[in-house]
Amino acid sequence: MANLTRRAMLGTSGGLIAGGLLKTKADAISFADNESENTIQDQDPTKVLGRLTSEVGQRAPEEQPRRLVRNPNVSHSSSSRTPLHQLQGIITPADLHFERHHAGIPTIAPDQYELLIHGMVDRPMKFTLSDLKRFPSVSKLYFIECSGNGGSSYNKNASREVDPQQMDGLTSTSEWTGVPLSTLLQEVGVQKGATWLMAEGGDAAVMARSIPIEKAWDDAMIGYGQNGEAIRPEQGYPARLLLPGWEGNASVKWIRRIEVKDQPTMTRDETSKYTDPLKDGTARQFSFTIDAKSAITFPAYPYALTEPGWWEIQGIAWSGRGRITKVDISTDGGETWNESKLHGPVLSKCHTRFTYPWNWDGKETLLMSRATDETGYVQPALSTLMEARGEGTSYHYNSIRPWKIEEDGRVYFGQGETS
Ligand SMILES: Nc1nc2c(c(=O)[nH]1)N[C@H]1C(S)=C(S)[C@@H](COP(=O)(O)O)O[C@H]1N2
Ligand SMILES: [Mo]
Repeated sequence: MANLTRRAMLGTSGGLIAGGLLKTKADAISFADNESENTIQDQDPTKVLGRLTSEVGQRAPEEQPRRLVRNPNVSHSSSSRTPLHQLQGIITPADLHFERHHAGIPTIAPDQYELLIHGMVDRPMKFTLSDLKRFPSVSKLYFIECSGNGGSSYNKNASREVDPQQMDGLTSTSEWTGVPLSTLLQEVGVQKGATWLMAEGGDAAVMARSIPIEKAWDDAMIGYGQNGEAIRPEQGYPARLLLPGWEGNASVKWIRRIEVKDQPTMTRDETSKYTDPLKDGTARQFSFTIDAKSAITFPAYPYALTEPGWWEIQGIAWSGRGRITKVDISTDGGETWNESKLHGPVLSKCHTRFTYPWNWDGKETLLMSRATDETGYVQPALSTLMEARGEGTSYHYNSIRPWKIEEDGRVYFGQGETS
């Protein structure tokens, strides 16, 4: 990489660096760049030229948030979790969006891609990616949450050493761009008596789910864009179904077929899985809607508060039913509750950021957050949820999550401390 003398730098008024000067060897100060091993931290950044422009940006070397991968290299049925505690605002950077794949990430050539819509329709049709992009588009911010998210909170004796990423990292928010599914259904002409759709993916799992057709007339979309660029392969490239506010599983990725029907299909993915056993031996099936939930992402394990005084409690809240209307905070283990500040935009079926200023007195305590959505639904205590569902359920865990602050400032998951 080019070197530049200090004298040359200082002597070059008007900011013009001639090509000849760049070749000077003596007294070298390197440009700040990726490859050089100079100790750029020791240098005054106003006295050395900055790194050059590049075609693709990069994170600061000191800021390298990572997804937490389960079963790396072991199983194609795997997941990775968003580092919720390292993010700001509400948008998840696309490369940190959580992943859940039942059989790995397929490679699909965009020019080979087709979406077939058939069944109880007047005109069965295949749509290529460019066909999809010709329809009037919409861009909306929505969260996706896996219905298995939060499993480690559904346990009275949960581990104390679990962080927000491990606990709740199977949810992320992106701005999704695509075509409303209703537009495509109008195009094919849905026949009278049609009540369900069967949506099928083109991955090795051929994942398939039955969807009530009302969701298509409401807000379902076929997404091909994510945070301003093409949807990532991990998120369903080149196109996926998006069912805002519904359990992530039903948002079929790599979507290749939609069959219009007058009954649910009872696919493997909705019978062997994604049906919630209840304590009386029955089960909830087609439990699509994500209930209101909130999670404090700071302070949380493994953080340690360094001293008593003012700290900003931060977190996110979301509901599959609509907008979050408030998030109450308790800093005394649920004795008293106060409203936090919601940071706009507060969008329907989207993560909402909340903050609450807290003056820690240095004593042991429990922090909790409790979300309410626009339908009046209030996030339940664990005991309430267990009462309703029993202990053997495996999906839709949205109980209040307490964080225990110890006298030395250390923070642990505080489930065991609550009644
Ligand atoms: N075709 C297909 N679609 C799929 C899956 C899959 O394995 N195959 N996983 C589902 C599950 S369980 C979830 S939670 C979401 C995850 O979406 P994401 O990986 O974009 O976060 O995709 C759903 N859609
Ligand atoms: Mo999922």
